[in-house]
Amino acid sequence: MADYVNKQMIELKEVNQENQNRATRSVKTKTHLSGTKNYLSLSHTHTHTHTQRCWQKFESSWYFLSTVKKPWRESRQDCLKRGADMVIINSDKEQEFLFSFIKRAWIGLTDSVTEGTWKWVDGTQLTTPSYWQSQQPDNGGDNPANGEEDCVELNTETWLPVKAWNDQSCFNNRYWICEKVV
Ligand SMILES: [Ca+2]
Ligand SMILES: [Ca+2]
Ligand SMILES: [Ca+2]
Repeated sequence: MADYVNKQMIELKEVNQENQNRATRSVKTKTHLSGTKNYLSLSHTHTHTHTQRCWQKFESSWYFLSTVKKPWRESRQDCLKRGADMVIINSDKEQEFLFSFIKRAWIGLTDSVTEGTWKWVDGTQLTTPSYWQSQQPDNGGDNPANGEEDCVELNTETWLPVKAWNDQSCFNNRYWICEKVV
């Protein structure tokens, strides 16, 4: 009888141990799952933010197109705050890609230091290639209402993607494009 009771006790202990193990496993699984969930929600936030901010990759750069319009100087400040700078256009391909946004937007070109000397935001002078609209730059032409025109917009209301730059008053509001070179 005593043996039988002992055997029962041992079996009961074993069952308890097994249940305890199961409980531990269950807690571990739960922790693991919640860890995965955190990771998933983090990466979801990341993707969401990325999409929201409109960064697009093309060739070896990332591009940001603004959703609001601002004067040139403020637009550039925004690019700098994003760890980028205003776009510098180096090739026909890049020009055509930016034109495909179909938004009249500022680019990183200005002659605000010396009239008629066009410089990119990195300080380099504009040589070829350049993509001026016909009869541009005109610094506002003869119309004093235009004021000085020292900043360059991509005028997507023209026909040819490679003839789309227009000098504009820097105080006008335009969309803008930032570039981050990879
Ligand atoms: Ca570029
Ligand atoms: Ca000018
Ligand atoms: Ca002009």
